[in-house]
Formats: sequence, C-alpha cells, structure tokens
Amino acid sequence: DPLRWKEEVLKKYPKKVAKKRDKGILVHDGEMPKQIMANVRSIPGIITARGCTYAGCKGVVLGPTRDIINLVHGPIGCSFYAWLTRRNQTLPPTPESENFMNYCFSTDMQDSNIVFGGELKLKQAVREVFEIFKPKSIGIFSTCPVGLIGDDVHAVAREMKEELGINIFGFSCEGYKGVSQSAGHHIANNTLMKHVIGRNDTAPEGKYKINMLGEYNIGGDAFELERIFEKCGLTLVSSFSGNSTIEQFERAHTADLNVIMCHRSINYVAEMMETKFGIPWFKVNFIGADASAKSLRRIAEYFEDAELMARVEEVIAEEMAIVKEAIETVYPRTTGKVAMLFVGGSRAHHYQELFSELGMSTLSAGYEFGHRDDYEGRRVIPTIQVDADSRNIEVLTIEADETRYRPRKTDEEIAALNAKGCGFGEYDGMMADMAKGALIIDDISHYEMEKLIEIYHPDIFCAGIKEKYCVQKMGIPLKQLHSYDYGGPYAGFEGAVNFYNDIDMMINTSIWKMIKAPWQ
Ligand code: ICS
Repeated sequence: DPLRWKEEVLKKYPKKVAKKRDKGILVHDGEMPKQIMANVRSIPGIITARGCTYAGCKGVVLGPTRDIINLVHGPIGCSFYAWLTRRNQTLPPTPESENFMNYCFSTDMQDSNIVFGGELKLKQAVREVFEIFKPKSIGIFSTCPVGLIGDDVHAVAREMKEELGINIFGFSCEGYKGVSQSAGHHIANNTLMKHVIGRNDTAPEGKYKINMLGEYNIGGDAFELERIFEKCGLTLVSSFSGNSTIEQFERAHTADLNVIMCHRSINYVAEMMETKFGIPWFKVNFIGADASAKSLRRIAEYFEDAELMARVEEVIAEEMAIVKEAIETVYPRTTGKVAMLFVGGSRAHHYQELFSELGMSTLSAGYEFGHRDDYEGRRVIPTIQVDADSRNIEVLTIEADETRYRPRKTDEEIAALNAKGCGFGEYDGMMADMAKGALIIDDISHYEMEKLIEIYHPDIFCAGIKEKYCVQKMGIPLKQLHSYDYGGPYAGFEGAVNFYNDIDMMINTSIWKMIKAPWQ
C-alpha cells in the first residue's frame, strides 16, 4: 500500500524534514489536479540525485553544440566532471569540420585567483583559445567561486568580443545560483536568446521547416530523429542542441514550427521565440514508437499539406512493421513487469511510454528537478509560487521583433489545429499519464529509494550512475536513463527496438537470482 509506504518513510525523518518531504511525495488518486511541491531546495544532509546550475547550463543546454568553445571559468574539477560524461554525441559533416566537443576548456582557477581575482586569467584564456582554435564563438561559464569573488564574466566577454571580433558571451550559471540544474537551463535559454538566436537571416531550403527543441543527442537519439525527419521530407533548421552548430541557433527563427521534446530544459526559448518571431510551438514525444508516430502526424497536420501527410503515413507504416516484429518477440517476457523511474526533468515521464509498449507498468516515478508544471501541466504555471531562489533567475522581457515578427498561423488556424489535437503551448505533465495508486516522488532521497526497492522489489529501476550499483547490489537491475549505460539510441522507431531488447535482456538475465538481496 503506497500510503503506508509513505507513512513509514516519513516516520523515520526528523519532524521538520518529514513535514517538507510530505509535500514532495504524492500517492496518485487518479484525480487531477493534485498539487506537488517541486523546484525547492533539497534538505541538507539528505542524499539528493540533483546536480548544479552550472551542470544545467554548460553541460546540458550548451554542451552538445560542437563548434562553440565552452570555456569554464573555475577550478579544474568542474570541467573534468562535465567532460562528455553525458554521452551527448555529435557528427561533424567532414573530419576537418570544427568540433570542440572532445576538448575540455578551463581557466583552472587557483587559490591566488580566488584571493586576487580571476578576470585577467580569464582574458588570457580567451585569447589563448582564440589563437589556437580560431572558433566562431566562445561561451564563458561561471562556476561557484566566480560569483563568490565577484569576477565579471560579462564584462570580460564584451571586452574580448570587441578585441577578437567573434561572438563571445558569458553565463552567470554559478553552481549555487538555483536549487538544481533547472536554473542553469533557464540561464542558458536567456543567453541564447540575447546573444545568438536571430543573428543570421538566411533560411535553409525546404518546404516544411522545423526546430527540434530539448533533444540533446544522448546515445545518438538525435541521429535517429534526423533520419526520420529526412525520410519524411521535413527540414530540421536547428536542434537545441543535440548534434548542433551555432549557425543553426543563429537562424532558428527562420523555421515555421518549434517542437519541444524536453519541456523542462527549453520551454523558455520556445515561448520567447513565439513572442519575438511568431513561431508557434507544441510538445512532442519521440520516446516510444507509438508516441513517435503520433508526434510525426501532428507535425504533418500543422503544415496542412496532403503530400506531407501521405509521406508521413508511409514512413510510419514502414517503420512500424519492424517495431511490431521486435515487440512481438519481447512482449511475452516483459509484460506484467514493474518499473520505477527517477530521472531529471523529462525522462521519468517520457520513458513510461516505452515501458507501456513493453506491457510494463510504472509503479513510481519522479523528477530530480522538474517544476510543478512538469508534474501537473502548464495550466498551473500562474499559481506557482515565486520564491527567493526562482527570483534569482532573470526573466527576460521579450517583444515582437520590429521587422521579423511573422505569425505563421492566424488565430483561427491555430484554433482549428488545436481542435484536431495539435495542442499549441500545452503540456499536461507526468501525472496525467499515471495510474491510480502510483507513487510520485519529487527529488527522491537515497533513503526513500532504498525503501522503495526493499518494499516493492520492482523488476527494473531507472536512475543514474550514482544510484546504479547500490540498487544492483540489492538484486534489482538499474537502467541508466541519463547516459543509457553506453547503449542507445532509444528515441524514434529504431530506438524503441533497441530499448525493447535492452530491457528484455536486463530484466530476464539470470544473474539477479544469484545475488542475495537484503530482504532474503
Ligand atoms: Fe531534459 Mo540527465 Fe535531458 Fe531530462 Fe535534462 Fe538532464 Fe538528460 Fe535528464 C535531462 S535536458 S542530462 S531530458 S538529456 S538536465 S538525462 S530534463 S537529468 S531527464
């Protein structure tokens, strides 16, 4: 009984802690709306799975772009631990094309810089990196000490931009700036909007031009989506930011539709682009074969073009034949099994689709740093309380561009498409898709995780590397949904097949029977 589970867990906490955790743990009664406490500070002493604001900005949003030099102003550790561990892949068009992704750039801040200031060292590093690599653009990322000692990365960026004549921009994404990675996403979105998007008005060729927002090419997911889009005849103007280049960002405003995969990390850019350039957006999901087919149909619907709709149907039929074959083999071995998913801000929702295709149910799920809208849907945004931590992050005031604002659809067209289910500007969140009795846990603590496993013995637990071996030592397989455990892609149709096979292998291997779990 999930209510009993919650009671047991809270009983172990000091009173104040229990009171706070009580609001972050929900037993879904099948009714909406239902309020959860999210995007608030983790409790000191609790082992959280969260990362920092710098991670969300440098690692998540900007990290996957191959030709911006991401220069980290800070101690070397911050760079080292952000060095490709996320498995965001990239494919330069030729071996000679710019690709800085496998480098690790840092000012390597020392004690003396903390005492006397690090701006000179930063300038020197910018000049040095420019001398060696001659990049089109440099981003400067702030780590915790930068904010503490007061180095002005924006002033340095302005000065160096002037001196070197390339686009250089700074991010005030100090690790402590927000309560999690999520603040870093917002800061990255703001900077992209201010300094990059809209700098190049030349539109690529193509009849159906879209931007893919919130897809980061983990394990090659973006490659699979590129394959599908090309097959359908869709032109991908830009990707934020899996397998992307800065040129893509600069001309993103020439697209006619923004589709969002990860709502949490990039919804700000989508909203700002709609206000500034008139590009509408809707949420898609390419995790799960059925979800992918649905998303493709909605994109085709948007362009209101019979030729495109026919082509999309052809592609879906072709791809689904292979998917169906794969699922038929695996399904008898996976159906009825139980999964639990605890990942950042999107995947704990999206991957429930793939599990349900396998006939598996999600007994418990939660985000590390999602906001209430990611759980409850965007309709609750006006009611979200702004606290000191969220006020810390700048909210840009955006206006329609004087010359380039061009609504892609009239209000009537939008209404008509909405009636067909396009869902512009909407996201219903994770809870709407979860069953009655499911346990929804925000910012799960390590203790809560152990208690979930001990009591429910799920067939598979999905989280990250910090959790992986603790869980597996309890005799339960753990699938990393951040890095995909060296596997993937899992997006789109071929990705779904990969996922079915990997999950089948993980939950049905006999190794788990050889481990003595603590409850045995
Ligand atoms: Fe979005 Mo790990 Fe994404 Fe999500 Fe985000 Fe992170 Fe990763 Fe996770 C992410 S952007 S890095 S879908 S690719 S910060 S897996 S919210 S935590 S669930």
